[in-house]
Amino acid sequence: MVSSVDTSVGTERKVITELPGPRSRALHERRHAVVSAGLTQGFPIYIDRAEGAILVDVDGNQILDLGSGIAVTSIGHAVPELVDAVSAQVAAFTHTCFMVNPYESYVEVCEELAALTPGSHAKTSALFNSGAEAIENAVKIARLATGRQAIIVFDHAYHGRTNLTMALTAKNMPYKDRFGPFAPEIYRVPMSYPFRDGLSGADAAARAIRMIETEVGAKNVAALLIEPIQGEGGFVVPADGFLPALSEWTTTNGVVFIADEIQSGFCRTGDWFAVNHEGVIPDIVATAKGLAGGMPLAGVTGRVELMNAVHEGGLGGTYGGNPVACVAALATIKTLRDRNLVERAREIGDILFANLRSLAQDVAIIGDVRGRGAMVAMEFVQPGTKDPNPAAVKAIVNYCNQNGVIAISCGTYGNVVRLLPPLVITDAQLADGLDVLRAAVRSAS
Ligand code: PLZ
Repeated sequence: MVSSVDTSVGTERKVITELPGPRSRALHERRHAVVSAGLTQGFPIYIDRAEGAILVDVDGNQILDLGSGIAVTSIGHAVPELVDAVSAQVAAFTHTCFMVNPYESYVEVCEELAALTPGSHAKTSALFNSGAEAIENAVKIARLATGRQAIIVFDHAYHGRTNLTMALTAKNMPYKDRFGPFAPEIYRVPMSYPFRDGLSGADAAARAIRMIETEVGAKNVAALLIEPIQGEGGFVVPADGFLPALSEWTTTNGVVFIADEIQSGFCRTGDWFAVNHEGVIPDIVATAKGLAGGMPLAGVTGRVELMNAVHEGGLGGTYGGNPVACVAALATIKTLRDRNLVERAREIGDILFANLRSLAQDVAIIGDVRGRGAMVAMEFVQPGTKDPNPAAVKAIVNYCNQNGVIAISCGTYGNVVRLLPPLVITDAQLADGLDVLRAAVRSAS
């Protein structure tokens, strides 16, 4: 049957109804009857289709995506290579369970992960469905391989919402409140947060290490788990030298260094992984999000002696490394390479930093502009202080949404606006998004 509906996607932001439009509002009404109220929904624009950096909603509005579904669709929406690979795989077979009958794409993804993650040592991987599941497994592996139990995590950390990863995550509301009891043997130490602590990387690392050694004891520590650039916690970029000092301490003390690159990985920061900027080589790297262009896939990649310490059957799951998700990852990695999106992430960063830093000059509520590559944020404060200003962030995100731009908030204090555009965003789209963002910030100040 030939459809008369226009399904093409333009390349420009175009708002033709008030937002959310009437169809989005009607869907939202329906949703309330059947979808748990526990799922948050800041601004309900229901999406019908998408391409590149443009989402088309059910009312025909063209929305500019500066969030990539929280750093997932880095290669853009509806990339032909990914659509073709996924469609062909769905037609071939959708599932066998890798533990029952294996297939080549799983092996190929693990080959790519071994080649792309930092360090030339021998590595193996296991694949899972979500970031939280990858983190859970990284912790399982580190505990088994070291015979130790304590896990070190940081202030402002976010690692997921399952029972173990809730315990690893720092922020109470909304992630942990009344969901306990939490898993034991998790110890939290201070993060390097240059805007708020003013410490050098070396001093911040010394502070954390002193606390670990006095309160936990190095020989009890299985793993140190850290986001090299924190995501949900506020795009906190640690001071130079912090990560290398921690990495050195873990090596000296037989502790597994686990890098949570779930949000920062796969070219987002202008390198394949955020740890690369400081030459840190983790023992285990957890990946998800940008790895598979929107299909659910996560990886745990680590030193062969750690990963293979696990007894046969000790790792697994029904869907982990699903064949459709695996071919999506292969198409995603090929697209990142072929289009040199690592370089594009750096260019996007240059554009964002130049514009946002100049905006910060004449707006008193921007306390800090930080990030790396196409992972950039502004932290909002009360003028003349460092007191968090979450109200400004609410107003800015709302203004952006109402004008057809998706920008997302984050931060322990809810006072950070983060930008995670698809790496295929054009200069014109980026300039347009920045215009809206500037107007939003000005109207909030
Ligand atoms: N580690 C660094 O960013 C997911 C969370 C959205 P899952 N971040 C988005 C929300 O509010 O639930 C994330 C992350 C880092 C782990 C995770 C967890 O990944 O795929 O959401 O489980």
